[in-house]
Amino acid sequence: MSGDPATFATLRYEVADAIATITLDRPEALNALTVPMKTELLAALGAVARDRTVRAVVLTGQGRAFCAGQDLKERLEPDAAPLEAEVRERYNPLISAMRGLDRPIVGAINGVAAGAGASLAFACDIRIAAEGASFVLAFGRVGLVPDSGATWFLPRLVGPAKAAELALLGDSLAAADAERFGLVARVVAADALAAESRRVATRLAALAPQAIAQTKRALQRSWSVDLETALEDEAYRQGIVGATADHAEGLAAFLEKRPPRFTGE
Ligand code: T3D
Repeated sequence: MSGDPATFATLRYEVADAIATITLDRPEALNALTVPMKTELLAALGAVARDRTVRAVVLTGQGRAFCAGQDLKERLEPDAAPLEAEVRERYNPLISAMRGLDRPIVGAINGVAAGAGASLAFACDIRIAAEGASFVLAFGRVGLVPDSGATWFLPRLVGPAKAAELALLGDSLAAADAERFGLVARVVAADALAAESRRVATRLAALAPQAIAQTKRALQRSWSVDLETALEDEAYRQGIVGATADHAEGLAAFLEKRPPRFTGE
């Protein structure tokens, strides 16, 4: 298995109009995560990181599921890695890569997102769900704890009380309820999901890349610091983006009453 997107077998990686679309592609197993898929997903995120023409990412699933989490059949294979090692060495790097990526990720949640599949959805910057999509913290059903960041993201996204209920009981949360709890930005008809996700990614791709990257980092950092530190962090980042050509272009475009043309400089 190589890290070349052209050779991926478990997902599709397509770049067009400054948007990279990553489609988990094992629909017969509801896009459950195998070692090859985790390896290829990490490689796909690496490909985005290297390709400065990509300004936004869409992550979605092929077929009726977004992702059913760890492939439980693979886990039963005799040579399966010990759980702790699998989480440390294959799941955690995926979540770190998604959060560390300086481009925004739009999760196009086309169907059920279960176990670590839900965690992947939580690690996206913006989630848009199809009407039939759902989130299931299925870990407990197989005697495991929520992983891949689920215990970190969920309380921050929906609040501690709902997070505890979802994580402990493992009940399915329908898309409409996910929207009500703030877990997804919006819910759209299934046949509108791809276009709507692309529309959001296109808007993100047209914004100033450095400002978008710094905004993503600042929002992430705000979750673990006090207000004084966040204020200082904002001032620091404003200093960085304030010196960019894109900031000057934004000001000029405002004064000239025209749309800005951001280059990333
Ligand atoms: O390495 C480690 O183990 C550590 C990391 C763990 C992280 C985790 O993700 S643990 C949690 C793993 N995921 C699950 O427990 C979810 C298991 N799946 C389900 O609960 C259900 O399939 C769903 C709620 C996602 C969807 O239900 P439904 O009724 O719509 O579909 P289904 O009939 O259950 O599944 C359809 C097919 O997909 C079926 O295959 P078959 O029988 O038609 O050949 C089913 O076996 C397969 N499938 C679904 N989920 C998985 C899976 N195959 C392998 N692994 C799966 N996770």
